[in-house]
Amino acid sequence: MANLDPVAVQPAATQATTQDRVAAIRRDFPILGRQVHDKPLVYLDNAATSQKPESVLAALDDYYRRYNANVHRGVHTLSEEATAAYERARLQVTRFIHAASEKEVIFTRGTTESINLVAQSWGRANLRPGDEVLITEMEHHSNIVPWQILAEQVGFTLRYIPLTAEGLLDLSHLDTLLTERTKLLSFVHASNVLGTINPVQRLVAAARAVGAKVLVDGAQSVPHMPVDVQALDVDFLAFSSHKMCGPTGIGVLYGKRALLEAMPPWMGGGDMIREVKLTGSKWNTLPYKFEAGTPSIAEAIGLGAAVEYLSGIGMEWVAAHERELVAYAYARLSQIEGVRILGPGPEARGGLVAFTAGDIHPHDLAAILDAEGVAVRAGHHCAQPIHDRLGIVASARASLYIYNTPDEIDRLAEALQKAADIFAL
Ligand code: C6P
Repeated sequence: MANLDPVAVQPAATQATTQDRVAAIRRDFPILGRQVHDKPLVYLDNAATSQKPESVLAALDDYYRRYNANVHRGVHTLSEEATAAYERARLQVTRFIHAASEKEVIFTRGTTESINLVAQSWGRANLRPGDEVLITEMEHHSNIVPWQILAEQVGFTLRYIPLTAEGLLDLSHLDTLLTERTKLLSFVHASNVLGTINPVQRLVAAARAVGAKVLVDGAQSVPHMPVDVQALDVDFLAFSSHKMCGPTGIGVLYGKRALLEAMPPWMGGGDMIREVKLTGSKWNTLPYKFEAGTPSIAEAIGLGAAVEYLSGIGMEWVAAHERELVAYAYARLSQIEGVRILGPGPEARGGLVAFTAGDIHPHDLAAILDAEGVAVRAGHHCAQPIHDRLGIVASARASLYIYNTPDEIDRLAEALQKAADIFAL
């Protein structure tokens, strides 16, 4: 007899819709049709970089074929068209993160450059000996090293929020770490190793209580969930295009307008000035003050196409799809003898799973998976302090995106089981 229980019927119906949607999304990504070692590619290295849909490839191609020219410089038609497309991309990004103004959206080369910009401009202007910058033990190197470099130059103290055994931020002593001395709290929204999603609103409220500014590293969150800079009330947000269907070589620094207005330029050169005399120069208005030199024009246009593509899918759907997939991946990998998953349970994580398997070196593991057509990353993922904290040197990592399917998780689990069998775990 048919099961008429509405609770049981509902997920099956939703599943069918999800499957159709994912199948349609997959058709947008030509690379997903390729074979690796005579097997259909299973691409699970999305936290390193995502694949690109036809609309982004077409936007890049169209720019170079039809209106390649420099921006903000020429009065000829091609330059006007290129400038319009470049500035349209800025508006598209402004809408995507719900910034109050396009003047708050600065194009950089990516998350790394965005954080370095804040360190070298805001940091140099505002940090003094005796001040503190508070970051966390789960940061990517790009949110540790710029602060270490600046601390050496300026003489402030860099402090770290520790981790719990589970891989969450240990906020039990936050009031002793975050004090009147703290001028900046800078933390990763979603960890690229543990998968942990950090409580932005709680941390922002705590920072506001002591008058500290807040920088959020959104490299692994903006591509995967709705991020609204006004709702979160962050001062700065950094992210990269290439992890969210866009090209490499472009990313964003969002900053609150009043802060950006008060900050000195970081790099000097063309486009960032209003007037240059041999005796001194005057700076351009926002956002150009922070965009010295010819920008990555095609890449910005490609990023605009990427955020339009993601908006068309809907970021709520993206987050829900990844939540489902990561829960399945967590459950499947947990069943394999010798596999240790790093970080919290699926309810507290974004769409990635880093793991070790017995004492198999993660590079060997990734090579075995590659032979099965499954692409994962192996190494310390530019986050050595987390690995130190966990007492390991490296891990393997499967990271998910909009086009991944439960069948692909099965392929990963089967390949991993094969590796476990070879090494007799
Ligand atoms: N993480 C990974 O495989 P760039 O390289 O500037 O686009 O992004 C740097 C960065 C900053 N923060 C976080 C949380 C990140 O994950 C990354 C990039 C990639 O995990 C490459 S190391």
